[in-house]
Amino acid sequence: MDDSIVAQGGTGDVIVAIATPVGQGAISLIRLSGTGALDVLSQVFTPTGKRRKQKRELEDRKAVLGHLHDLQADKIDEVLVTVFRGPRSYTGEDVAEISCHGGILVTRKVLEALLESGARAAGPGEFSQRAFLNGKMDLTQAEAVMDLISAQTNLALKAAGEQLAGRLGEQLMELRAELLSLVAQVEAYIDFPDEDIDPETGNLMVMRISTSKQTVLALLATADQGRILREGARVVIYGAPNVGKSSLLNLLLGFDRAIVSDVAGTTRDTLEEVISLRGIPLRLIDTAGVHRSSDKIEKQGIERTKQQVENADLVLQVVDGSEARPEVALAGEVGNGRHMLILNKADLVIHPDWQALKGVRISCTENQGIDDLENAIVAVLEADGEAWGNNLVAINARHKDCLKRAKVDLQAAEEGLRQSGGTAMPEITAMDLRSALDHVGEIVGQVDAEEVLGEIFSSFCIGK
Ligand SMILES: Nc1nc2c(ncn2[C@@H]2O[C@H](COP(=O)(O)OP(=O)(O)OP(=O)(O)O)[C@@H](O)[C@H]2O)c(=O)[nH]1
Ligand SMILES: [Mg+2]
Repeated sequence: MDDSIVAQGGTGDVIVAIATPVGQGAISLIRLSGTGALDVLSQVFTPTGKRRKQKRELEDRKAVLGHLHDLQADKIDEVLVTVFRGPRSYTGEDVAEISCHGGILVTRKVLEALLESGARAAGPGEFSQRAFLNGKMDLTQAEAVMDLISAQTNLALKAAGEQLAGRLGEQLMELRAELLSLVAQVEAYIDFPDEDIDPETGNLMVMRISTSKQTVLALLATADQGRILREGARVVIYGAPNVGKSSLLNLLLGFDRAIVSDVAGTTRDTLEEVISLRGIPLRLIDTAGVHRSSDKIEKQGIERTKQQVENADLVLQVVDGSEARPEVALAGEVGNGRHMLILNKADLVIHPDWQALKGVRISCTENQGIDDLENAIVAVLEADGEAWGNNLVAINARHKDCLKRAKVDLQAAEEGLRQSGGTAMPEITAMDLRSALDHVGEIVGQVDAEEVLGEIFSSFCIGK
């Protein structure tokens, strides 16, 4: 046995984790990665049959049947093992994947045997972190792995898939190359201390910087869609009691989640459910009806409604179209987000108070107008973005933060050159461009900041 592979510490050591969810299932997968992973494996795995003698030479990328045992040679389970020698593996290091029976105890014992033979338990996202550090993917791709795992709708999945394929990374690398070329050009002037940038070159640069800024702005414009795809749009159903808010929630959900009754004040607390509307994830929030109330509990419910409205991406204000207009404020008068008026109970006669008001007419009991409502919701959510599904990339909050800073730098570089008629001091332009370059580089992970990396990968699940 080779003792040299026993946990060496640092990034070269062998990590192990259960890659499948904890629970009973047909199969569990345990993954090992690192230089020496195959040695760790060989201490506790014996291939079946004639391979026994050649156990150290497991064929690459070929499933091998055998026994997993502990260091005392007590058999734990019959398993299938596949090895991926680096660099042709997920992490770029030697990787072994062990499929054992999916029992909680069996899985844990396999894990313990591997820990005993020298591996150490992986932290969250450590496999992907290694893949990134070994150049198998850039940071946007590593992030896309988690987006893909947590995607709840088709569009979210598609966007994550595109990012994983490297679309965003490619765009950013192009942008980076352009900025780098600009920096090089400007810095050439610094070598000649008495020379400012000449007007002709300066003006050309202004144009190039402006084009880069447009690229940054176009990416920034996908931030809202990116957030909604990752977290879901917060759509709050708001209105007076008894207008049919819970009926609408149930109808959009497709099952009776909320209690519906003709008693005003049925819903007292907020209720949240996620649905996919044409592939867009929506967090639908049903709320307590708003009116003047002296009931202590109801007042608390109404307070919660107000908080939800303040944080909404879209407020669906439901009114009872058959009744006179109540004193409740219209959604446009509350909250900061977008709003839409919905005249429910359109199966009854519409009251004159509502005739002149624009709103989507629906009937929850008769299931009328729901298609129109869904179309209207999609239209509102894409109001200042592109049509859903057209975007190949949609950035996340971290990307947005970096791009906003890059935008400020590019603006400064552009302004400086423009105002001086193209003859700005090269030192200052170079500084602005370098700073923009750093911020763009940070998105794909071309930074040394360990802190940034630690923060990103710690949000991953263990085993990824
Ligand atoms: N005629 C008619 N009745 C409806 C319609 N939608 C809901 N209702 C009825 O209106 C009543 C109130 O519905 P809910 O969905 O509980 O109303 P709500 O706005 O959630 O009420 P609170 O939770 O009390 O604020 C129930 O009796 C529903 O059956 C509709 O489109 N047409
Ligand atoms: Mg209700």
